[in-house]
Amino acid sequence: MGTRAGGRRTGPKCIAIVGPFASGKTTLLEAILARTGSIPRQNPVSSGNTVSDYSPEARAHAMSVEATVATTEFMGEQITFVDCPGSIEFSFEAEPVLAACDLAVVVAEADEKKIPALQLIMRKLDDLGVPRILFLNKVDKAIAGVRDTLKMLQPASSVPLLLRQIPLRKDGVVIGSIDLALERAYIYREYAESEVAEIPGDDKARELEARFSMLETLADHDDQLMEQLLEEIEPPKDAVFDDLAADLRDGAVTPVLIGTAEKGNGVLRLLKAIRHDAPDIEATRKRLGAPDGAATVAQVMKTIHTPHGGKLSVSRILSGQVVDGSELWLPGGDTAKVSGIYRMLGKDQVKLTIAKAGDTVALGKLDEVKTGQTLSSAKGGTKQLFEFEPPQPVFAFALRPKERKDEVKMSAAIQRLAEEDPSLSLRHNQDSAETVLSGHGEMHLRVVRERLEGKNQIPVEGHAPAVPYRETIRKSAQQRGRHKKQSGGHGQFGDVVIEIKPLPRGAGFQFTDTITGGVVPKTYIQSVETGVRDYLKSGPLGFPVVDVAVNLSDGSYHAVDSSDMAFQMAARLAMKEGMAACSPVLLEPVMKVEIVTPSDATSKIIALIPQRRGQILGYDARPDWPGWDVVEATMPQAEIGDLIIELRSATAGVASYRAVFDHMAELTGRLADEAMNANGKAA
Ligand SMILES: Nc1nc2c(ncn2[C@@H]2O[C@H](COP(=O)(O)OP(=O)(O)OP(=O)(O)O)[C@@H](O)[C@H]2O)c(=O)[nH]1
Ligand SMILES: [Mg+2]
Repeated sequence: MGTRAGGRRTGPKCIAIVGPFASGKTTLLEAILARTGSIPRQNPVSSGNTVSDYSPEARAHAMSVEATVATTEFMGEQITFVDCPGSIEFSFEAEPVLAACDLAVVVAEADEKKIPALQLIMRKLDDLGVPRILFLNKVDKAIAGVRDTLKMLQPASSVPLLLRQIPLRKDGVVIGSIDLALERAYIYREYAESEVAEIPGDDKARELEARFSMLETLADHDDQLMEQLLEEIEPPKDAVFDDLAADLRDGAVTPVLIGTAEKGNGVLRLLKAIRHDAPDIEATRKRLGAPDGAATVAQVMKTIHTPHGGKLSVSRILSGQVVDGSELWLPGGDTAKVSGIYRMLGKDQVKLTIAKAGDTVALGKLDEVKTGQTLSSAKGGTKQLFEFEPPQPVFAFALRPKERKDEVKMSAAIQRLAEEDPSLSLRHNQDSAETVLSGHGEMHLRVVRERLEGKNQIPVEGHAPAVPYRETIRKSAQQRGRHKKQSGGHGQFGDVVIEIKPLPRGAGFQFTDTITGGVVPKTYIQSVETGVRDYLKSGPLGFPVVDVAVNLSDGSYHAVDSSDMAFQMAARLAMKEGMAACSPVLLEPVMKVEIVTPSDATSKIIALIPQRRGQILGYDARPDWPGWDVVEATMPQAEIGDLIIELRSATAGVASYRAVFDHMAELTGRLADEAMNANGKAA
């Protein structure tokens, strides 16, 4: 024992603070910064005055909506914390941060409803191989015993949660903690360092039992400790510390510390655990497969456009160093010049001249650089260390500026926002002439809109994007169309007979002719097809027509007066009259949706599918996701627009879905009338 850990890792650290929504991450960061002296006092999140949630959008919604970076010093060493939002709608912010941090502090609480959210985070950490400490927050209001709480939370974690501290209670109220490795009691003091105390006699038995179970878990990875436990030999304290550190760094266990962030309790012990046990930049380099040499390698965690300072790329320096003014290579082979290096504390920045391996700093004015990219001083750049793939969007709205003059300004602002937030996507829908913004939920897009209106001062209007309805016919008809005009010199003459027939769903459009004897010359047959196609752009119900066959069966022409235009006109006339007799009907797109949900909400989700005119195809356990199900259904696209809002509210924010186009289906009755009305062409 004692040979595994190899002692404390020094050097600047980068710690991500993650966890389910409203678990107290921002409060914890505030407590940490107050304890380390970076801020004079700990402000409650309700004050709207915390280092993290400084943006008007975060304050308005009383939740974090982006990752915030704060560098502080603890016992002479530099630690950068990145407070990540807990809401799944902003979870993309955490991913590039987690990729390049040394350790994640997962802030959780004794709340059963938040277990799936915790599980999502733990899985992300597993995927990225990030070691973690769990900070069990809000012990001030915990009713259940901490060991029961851990049993409850364990299914969210693939590695054992290892209880390192137990609460010290007096008359049922938590007044401090007992550290099982140090075998010491700490009496909490509000916003101040706890007072070290002897373990009260009454608590000794509890302490020994909890300590034994901690040692048992550690012994799973340490044979010598196992022997000592079997022989009832007290293992040396240092060996226990080494095991804790090694198991944490290997990802073999997740140590659990407890506290009350709101009162600054348990914060110092957490800082000490980070100082002693967090892996260093060398380990993080190894995890990322980053080259270790003299060349600079930096991983971009976040992009910010500041009101005055321009663009900032918050980056972890993985190796080498960055000097202000130096050139860095991007993955594509371009270079960018660093203009300004800053140490961050929320919205405040301090200018530096150099950043070294391990540091987390903002690099100024790297115009072409994007979040998630790996930058390097090596000529031609280095390999990209981390692939960031934003999840499929689940919510969209169409957007336009209230004033036309803002159009260019709005698209430039959206470009900047999309650069800060790679999960935002923007497309122009030609069909409906709409600019459609898509993202990860209603709140996500609401915040984007608030940023457009607030930070960018562009008043905008948003509405649900148009559903791409189509129309088709149910019956066949034959129709003659004659276009004849005699006005002065040249006349106009075109005469056609067409047969219109419905085609099976998905067949599209077919044009044929059965002209014999040249009654309509070849070039004019082409004109007829053009005229028909042009008509089909907007049928009798006002929508593009699909699944129709048109055959040109007869007609006549005039040697002088016939023309391309005249035959196009004749064809359009024939279509207009003929289609009306074909019993036109609206078609709506129906999607195949795959909903993922915690199993305990599956029945609720299944119940809401028919309410949205959906059909359940089946449901099953989600492969490799214990405690989750996948529900498959078909559902009209018109019903999916706000589906995510209902899914999230049924599952404490964690359910999601993917949808792909499946087929077009007839739509009649009230809903069809509404669609036509909305299209401005009521039948
Ligand atoms: N009782 C109690 N409440 C706490 C504690 N820490 C935080 N809170 C409260 O929990 C709520 C959420 O706190 P935040 O710090 O904003 O939580 P968060 O995890 O940053 O939230 P998001 O970033 O939006 O996911 C606030 O009302 C806090 O006052 C604690 O230790 N005890
Ligand atoms: Mg927060």
